[in-house]
Amino acid sequence: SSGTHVPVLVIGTGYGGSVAALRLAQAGVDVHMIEMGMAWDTPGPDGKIFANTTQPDNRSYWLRTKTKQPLSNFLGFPIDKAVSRYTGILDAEEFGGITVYQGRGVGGGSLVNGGMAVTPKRENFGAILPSVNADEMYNIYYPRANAGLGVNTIDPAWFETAECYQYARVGRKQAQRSGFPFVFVPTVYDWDYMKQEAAGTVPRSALDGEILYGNNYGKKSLAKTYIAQIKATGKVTISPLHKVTSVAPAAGGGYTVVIDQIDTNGDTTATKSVTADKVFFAAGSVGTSKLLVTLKATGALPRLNDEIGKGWGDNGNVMCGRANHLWDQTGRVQASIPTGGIDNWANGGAFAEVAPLPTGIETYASFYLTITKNPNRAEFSWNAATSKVDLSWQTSWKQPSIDAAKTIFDKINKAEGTIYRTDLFGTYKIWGDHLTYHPLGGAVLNKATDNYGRLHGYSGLYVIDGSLIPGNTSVNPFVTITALAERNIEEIIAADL
Ligand code: FAE
Repeated sequence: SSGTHVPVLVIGTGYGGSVAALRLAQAGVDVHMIEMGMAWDTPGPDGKIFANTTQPDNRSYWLRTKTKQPLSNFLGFPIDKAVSRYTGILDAEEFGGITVYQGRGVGGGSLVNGGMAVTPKRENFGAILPSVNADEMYNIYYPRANAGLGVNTIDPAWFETAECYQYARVGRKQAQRSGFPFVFVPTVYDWDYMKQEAAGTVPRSALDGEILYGNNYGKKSLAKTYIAQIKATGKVTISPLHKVTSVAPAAGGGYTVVIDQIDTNGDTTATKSVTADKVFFAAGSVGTSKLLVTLKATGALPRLNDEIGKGWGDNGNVMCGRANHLWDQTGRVQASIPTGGIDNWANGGAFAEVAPLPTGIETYASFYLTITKNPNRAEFSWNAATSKVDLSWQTSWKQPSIDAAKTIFDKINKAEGTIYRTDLFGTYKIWGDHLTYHPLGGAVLNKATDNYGRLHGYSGLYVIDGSLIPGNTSVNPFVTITALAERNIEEIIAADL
């Protein structure tokens, strides 16, 4: 409530925020977490907490009246549909040159993501976080993050026979026939649960196309891992449907944090102000960058340095589909959790997830989300005319990603005698080059902050999320975000408390 004083306030409940809150609570500190999205702990009228990909409803999108599905078309026809405005789970946030998809709610991106939990190859780490000691990361913090997240790998024998991974086996066969290594990708899905889904003994979750709009059973989102541990400490308060709008130095020391309470229509119902000795920005790459850029420009935190808002990248995300021959069916039932990728990072700067198209029908298509070595970096800036934060990314900046992805798929198409699908992102459009799932950067480690996430200019202010990472992780990012947060919070607890 208004006027309260808290030792530590954490903005956001995704990976970075959850690691910070758990480790601080375990060190004996009382923590208050503020989350703009909903709690996602109560079933809707259909008895389920989350909606299905094939039937999006108001729960699916953050304050939209029409869905904005990443695959916008099928057989060229637009598939988006009207929904009622609601504080739903997936935010398709539109900037000038890119749509950035993000999770909204307690658990952040862990609510909506594909659960692929990948540790980068050690040889690539120097390019990902150049100021961080790789030995410490690979010996201590990556293992700690993997354990905390419950990362595990599919039973390879089951993979060979499961109907729901026919699409991945087709992806593997075609990759290998073109000379590319196919690697299993670890995940946070409960594989025993998926086996039971396939056997028909439990409610279907991955096998019912649950991804993007939440997963009702088998995926270990943060709610089942870090946040379950946070709740068990009894030292953390979580306030959903509360949005931080300002952080500024308080007269008697510490910081005044201004928070809007919102209803499920997104309207502000109350404005509160609390003081905190320490504040952790964990609102995600976009959320943290927008807050810091705004607070610097509008005079609340003028001493933040000129690196604020810079170094933003899209992790080189680009999507595409390929049309398969009739004898290479990918299957009617496709597990929504991808479990393999095509690794051409060293030679072509591309790592392609063999992704599902969980439509419930045979599509004769293979679908891929490729992570590429795209060198372009954008900047967030304050726009005084609109009182909003802009992002300088241009759609044409995806060309290096398309070129990198083509090092894989042009070769596969040639070897297989197949073609790209042109009907998934519009009419006659091959590349999904308008979006990212993996925003990274905006408050880069050792630039906007010191080498542990302490913001320059203000003691007691920290960044501890994906905005610390300068634009690319070479693989899916949440394990790296979690491991870096584990590293940084250990140092902060030891040195700053
Ligand atoms: P994040 O998880 O985004 O959490 C930030 C939280 O802060 C959110 O809950 C926000 O609602 C909240 N917030 C923002 N602003 C405010 C404010 N002003 N006041 C209060 N709260 C606020 O940040 N990554 C993988 O590694 N593997 C995958 O398979 C994968 N698949 C993905 C699929 C989709 C569709 C999407 C969207 C993402 C996927 N990602 C995946 C990316 C991953 O989820 C993302 O990198 C992390 O969630 C980022 O973690 P952070 O802690 O930085």
